Amino acid sequence: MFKAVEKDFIKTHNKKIESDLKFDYEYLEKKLRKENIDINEIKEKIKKFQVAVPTWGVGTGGTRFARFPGIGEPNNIFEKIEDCAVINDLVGVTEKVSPHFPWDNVSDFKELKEFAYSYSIGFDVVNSNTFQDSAEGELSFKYGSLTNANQSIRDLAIKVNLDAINAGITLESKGLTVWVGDGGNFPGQISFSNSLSRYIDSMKKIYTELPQDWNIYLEHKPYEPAFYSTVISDWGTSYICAKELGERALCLVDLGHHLPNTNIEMIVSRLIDLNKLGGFHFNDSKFGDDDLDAGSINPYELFLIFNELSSASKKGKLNQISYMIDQSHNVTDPIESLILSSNEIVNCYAKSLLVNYNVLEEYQNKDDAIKAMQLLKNAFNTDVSSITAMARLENSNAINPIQVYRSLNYKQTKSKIRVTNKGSSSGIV
Ligand code: PSV
Ligand code: MN
Repeated sequence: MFKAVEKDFIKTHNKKIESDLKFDYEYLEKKLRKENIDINEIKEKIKKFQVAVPTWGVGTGGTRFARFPGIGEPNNIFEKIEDCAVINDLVGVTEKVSPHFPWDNVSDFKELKEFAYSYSIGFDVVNSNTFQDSAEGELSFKYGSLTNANQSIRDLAIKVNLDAINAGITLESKGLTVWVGDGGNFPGQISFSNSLSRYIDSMKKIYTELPQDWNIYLEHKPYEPAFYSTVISDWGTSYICAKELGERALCLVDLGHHLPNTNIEMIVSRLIDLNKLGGFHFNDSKFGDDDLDAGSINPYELFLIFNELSSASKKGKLNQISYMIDQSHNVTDPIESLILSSNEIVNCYAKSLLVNYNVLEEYQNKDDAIKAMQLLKNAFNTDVSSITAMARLENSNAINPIQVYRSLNYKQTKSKIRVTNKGSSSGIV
């Protein structure tokens, strides 16, 4: 087994701040005990939490206008895995990566799996890309993929998905996420009705080929790249399609794929009750599908989502959820962004575990809006960083991952080996 970051290097850094952490942890332990909360129980749950990192997230992203490459950035899936391993060695909650095909295509997937395993990295849900064309071939997804009016183009899009499943089987993944950019830019361009029925028809062909122990995740999005209408525009459409496909078809909620002010936590609750919540793509946004770092703009929303998840889990209503990050890092070192994002996600999960749901229900039944709101606010305002840091320390990860990462000079070292693509071509990833 290789170590992207030497354990001793992490240990030496941890040693310097371990006693400060213990002080903070014990203080919080006493505080929470007064509220009958067992801090160790929360810490044990945190130690088991996992969120997958997107392979495309470790490369520098771009906008429609330009892309500004960072130094020492990865050029292929193997170098991406190395970066993901650095993140996981420091934070410990990102043991798996979520690959995108054909972006991450290689000639030998067994070799890729072994390479990743040598860094203790596994593969989470695989993603299929039918929102751009491959270099070869005449057929184009310009006017749609799984919903295209042309049967041969639909067949090609189905094949891209089946290829992704086959790659995923070798990589020991257990699921496929399907997002299509299909839609129309102008009224009249596509038939809402025909394109949706073609989507269901194509998805049925993919669903039939899904291994028995796999799930398929349907991701909706209201606009972009199509700006007038998209085929799978909202959670309602996604739910209808998932229901039509069968038990192993579930809905995936990307936090940026909602119109402004949408109550995402309520959507999460609805999907749980309908037994169709499958997974998340975590990110944050100010305006649209901004793909900013999770918790960087609206951490309270992220907390309220975990509040729904933890409440449902207490009631035994929550199935296995695939937690994934889906972000584009245009101005930061993607490794640093992913370290912080994973921590924001874990922090919000920890905060939600502070909520006493029996008490909340009492307030709800007594129509006491102030007390109910205060209960949630108190949990959100509690500094749980000592719990998540202690979980990292006990799992042999870094108490302060950003500090350890910076002292590694990782990207500077990589820049001497990796070739930086100087081009400024655009492309949102
Ligand atoms: C589309 O905006 C999306 O959220 C889908 O999950 C894609 O797979 C991913 O972004 C690609 O960057
Ligand atoms: Mn997404």
